[in-house]
Amino acid sequence: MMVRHYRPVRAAELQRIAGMDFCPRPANAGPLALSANCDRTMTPSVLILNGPNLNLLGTRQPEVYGRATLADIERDCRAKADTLGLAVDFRQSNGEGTLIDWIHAARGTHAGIVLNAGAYTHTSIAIMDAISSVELPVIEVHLSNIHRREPFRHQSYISKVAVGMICGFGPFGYQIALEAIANHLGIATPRGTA
Ligand code: CA2
Repeated sequence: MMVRHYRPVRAAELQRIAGMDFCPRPANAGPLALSANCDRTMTPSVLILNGPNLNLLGTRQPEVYGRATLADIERDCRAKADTLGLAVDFRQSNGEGTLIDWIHAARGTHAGIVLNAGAYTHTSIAIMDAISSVELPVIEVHLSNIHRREPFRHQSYISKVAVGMICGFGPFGYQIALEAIANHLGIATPRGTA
C-alpha cells in the first residue's frame, strides 16, 4: 500500500500557488497539522464543478453513466478530500454563464478546480477563456471515455487549458482528479519525494 505523508502548507505558500486566502484550520484538524516553523496552517479548498444534465446522473442512461447519483459522487469526493487535507465546494449547473461566474469567483477562494463541464466541454470557448482568465489549475474529468464515443465528443476546449484530463473511470475519476490536484498543488506527495 502506498503510504502518503502530508507536509504542512503555509498560508503564504498557498497564497503564492493560488493567490488566495485560506480558511483558518483548527489545530487538531486532519493531516495538515501545525508545525514548529509554520505559524498558520490553512485548508486549501477545491471547487468541483459539474455542468449540464449531470444532475440527472443515476436516473437515466445507466448503461452510459452508471447508477451513481451526483449526490453519491459528492459524498465520495468529500470523504476523499478529507483524507487529502482539502476542503471541497461541490456544485452543479445547467447554465454556461453560471459555470463561468463560479469559475471567476474561484480566484482568491479556491486553490484549484475539478471540472466536468458536460457537453459544454465540446462547445464552450467561453468556459475555456474563463479558465485561462483565473489562472487556477483545472483538472478536467469525465465519467465516460469521450474518445470511445461519438466524434463530436473527441474535441475538448477544456483540455486546451487544463493541467490534465481524466476520463472513462466513472465516478472514481473524481477521486483521481482530487488526488491529481493535491499533488499538483504540492499538498500530498508520495513518501520520499517531498
Ligand atoms: O462523460 C462525461 O462525464 C460527460 O462529461 C457527460 C456529458 C457528456 O455530454 C460529455 O460528452 C461527457 C453528459 C452528461 C449527461 O448526464 C446524463 C446523466 C443521466 C442521464 C442523461 C444525461
